Amino acid sequence: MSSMESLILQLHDIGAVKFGNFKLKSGIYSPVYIDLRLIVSYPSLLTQISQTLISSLPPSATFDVVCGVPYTALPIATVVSVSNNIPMLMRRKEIKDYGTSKAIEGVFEKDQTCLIIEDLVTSGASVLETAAPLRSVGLKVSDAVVLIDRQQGGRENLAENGIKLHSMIMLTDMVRVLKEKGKIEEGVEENLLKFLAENRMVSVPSVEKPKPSPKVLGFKERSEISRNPMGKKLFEIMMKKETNLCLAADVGTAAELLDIADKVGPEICVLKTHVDILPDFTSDFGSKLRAIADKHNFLIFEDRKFADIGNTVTMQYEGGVFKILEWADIINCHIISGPGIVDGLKLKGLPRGKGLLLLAEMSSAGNLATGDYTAAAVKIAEAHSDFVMGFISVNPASWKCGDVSPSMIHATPGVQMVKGGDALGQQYNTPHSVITERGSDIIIVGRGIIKAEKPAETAHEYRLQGWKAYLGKCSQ
Ligand code: 5BU
Repeated sequence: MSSMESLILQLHDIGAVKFGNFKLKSGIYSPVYIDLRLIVSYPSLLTQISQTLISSLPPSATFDVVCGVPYTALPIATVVSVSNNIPMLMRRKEIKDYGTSKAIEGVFEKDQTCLIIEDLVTSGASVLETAAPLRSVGLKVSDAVVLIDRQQGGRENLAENGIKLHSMIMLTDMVRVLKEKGKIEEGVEENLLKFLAENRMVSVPSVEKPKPSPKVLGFKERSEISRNPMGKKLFEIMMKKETNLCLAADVGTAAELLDIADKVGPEICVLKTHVDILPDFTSDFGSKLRAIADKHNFLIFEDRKFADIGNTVTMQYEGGVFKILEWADIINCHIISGPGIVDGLKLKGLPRGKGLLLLAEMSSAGNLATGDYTAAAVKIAEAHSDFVMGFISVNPASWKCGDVSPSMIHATPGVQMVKGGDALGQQYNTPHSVITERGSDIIIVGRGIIKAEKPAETAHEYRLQGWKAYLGKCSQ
């Protein structure tokens, strides 16, 4: 019997792998449940797992330190560290607000390489949550090793984020071995294969590849042909700060918004607001946000999504309680009402050097901004390129409406470190996919940053990913 088969049988014997109908954290039902927390009670099995993990790695996976994903993989990483004399780091899940408040504990040097150790990978989200703080303190993370791979998209999601996953046991192999050894009943294997086919958390092959382009123009060249002053300014900020990250600051109050704007300011080129969600909005909100924007050199984008006739939007832009025209550098609008909406907004915005993004596509499932609608947005933008600086896009690389002027900037919402969605139709793609495969310029990230334990550190990680993807695209 191979060491892998022996491990699989032992895991089954101790009850770490169960078959039935189990409700998972995500709400879906799974025919298999794996609980590796038990292994701490079986020291010789824990040692065997740790040794096999390291010996299963290819020689190309070199590293200076190891770090386990909290909590279940921590004992595995500890045994790997002790038995192979490799220093270990620990990532804190909860960061203390006293003492050193460090996210990574242990001694390391910048540019050292860290191998991530995980017990079980499903979508890869937990590995990415550990990779982000490791990368933000200057460590390199290029490989992760996992005891069991549930084969539900983790490998693809991690690869998109520059991490190669080495899986010791694939779930399908585990079930095959258990079937061969008579440990599971008829039908369990078929059931599992059906479940895996229906519950992949990634669909990488469906992502359209960008059209091959002879040369991707950089932001510098594009800034030179931009006709809209705010578009030009945005290209310049992106180059100067080396960031194509826009924060969607959808927090609960104006006070929180100003606070996060100051903390995340150094990482972003644009801060996006929904000013009508702020219960404590006061007339000095705009000037306060402007001061922070000037301090950190980012632009303010009010995601107002104007949609009315030209005459009405001039009033909505300039007047009311919010007086958006006074403080927002960039606004956006639907084109459902026809080009008159752009004329209306331009009347107010152009004399003040502002810019407009047209909603050419949306990120939510089932939205109607597709095909001819997207093509119509491109036409309107061309006719108003003095004021229209670009688009809200989702997959501009797939547009079939001819060449879009490179002076136009594409900004894409629906971005998180892991492909997926929320319960209300939002759909997420990774920074790499959005910039490289889908041909966008700016990643718009909301909950991926504002709900993170440390928003500024997480924003830094999104910025690195977004910028790396941009540089990669330019060097193709
Ligand atoms: P999220 O938390 O990263 O899902 O936030 C996305 C933000 O982008 C949020 O403010 C939305 O209103 C905004 N958004 C979007 O998600 N999809 C769209 O098509 C457009 C805007 Br347009």
